[in-house]
Amino acid sequence: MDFKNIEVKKEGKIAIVTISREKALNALNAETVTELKAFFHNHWRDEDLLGVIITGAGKAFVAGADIKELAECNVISAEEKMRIGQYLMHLIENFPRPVIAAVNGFALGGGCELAMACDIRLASEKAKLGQPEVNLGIIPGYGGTQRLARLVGRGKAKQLIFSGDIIDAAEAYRIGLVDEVYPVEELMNKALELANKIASKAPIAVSKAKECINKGLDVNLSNGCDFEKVSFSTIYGTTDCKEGLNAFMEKRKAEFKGE
Ligand code: DAK
Repeated sequence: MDFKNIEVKKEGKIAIVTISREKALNALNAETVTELKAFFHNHWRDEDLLGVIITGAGKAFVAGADIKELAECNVISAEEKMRIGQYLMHLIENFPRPVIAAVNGFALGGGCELAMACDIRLASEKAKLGQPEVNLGIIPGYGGTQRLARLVGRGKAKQLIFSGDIIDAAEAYRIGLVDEVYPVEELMNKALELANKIASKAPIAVSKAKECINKGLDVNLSNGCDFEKVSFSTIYGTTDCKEGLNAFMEKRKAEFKGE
């Protein structure tokens, strides 16, 4: 599939996906959502891919769902739009490789929701984040009410969503909405550095750890630990597990193969 609204560049085993609709501050229109979905579908089983970085072209990460399209929705099409958008967030959240959001600028509404569906959020000092949907008479529709509360707690999530306030990177870091903040010019290098560091670890272990953390947050501690137990024993069947343990005993660097 040829993409019109996203650019995909491969740096070694890491894919950098840049949302490139600069004229609309990278707002997520239906076509962009479809292209992002296609990217994650196409690479679901790509063994040559060990991480994804999502960023935005120009001064925005993503300024939200496309308001011009939202204005044309009726009850039926809004639900359809929501289902497709939420499915994209679900795809990203459950993608077997780590997905890092490099939040370079505005991450508002659907843009903040996209960042929250990623595993880790790195922001530039210029990033601005928020869920300003109430200004438009709507609420977050791509999982924002759920993921924001899980990330920053219910009080802060309510404060942000009810007020529509847009916060800067320092405040987003303070409340745990982003995980690191870097000068603008360092953001992409830092994101690649982190993605490559993760890529040097045992890929199945990283993937299973992601699954355990995600699943565990939706169930009670005991069920989460049960899931971890099963995943742990599954990993014992991998070549990489033997390699990692042997390499330590032999005082050498492990060479992981992803099997
Ligand atoms: N959608 C469409 N176009 C957008 C846009 C957006 N979200 N954000 C910006 N643009 C466009 C502007 O209209 C403008 O286009 P032209 O007028 O030049 O044609 C261009 O991008 C540049 O924007 P500005 O001229 O406004 O740039 P500034 O630097 O002055 O301001 C800004 C930047 C980010 C503060 C401002 O653009 C802004 O306030 N944008 C809207 C931010 C926003 O409210 N985002 C949340 C959108 S609502 C649902 C699914 C999902 C959602 C809800 C329901 N269901 C399916 C039911 C999610 C909703 C949202 O995300």
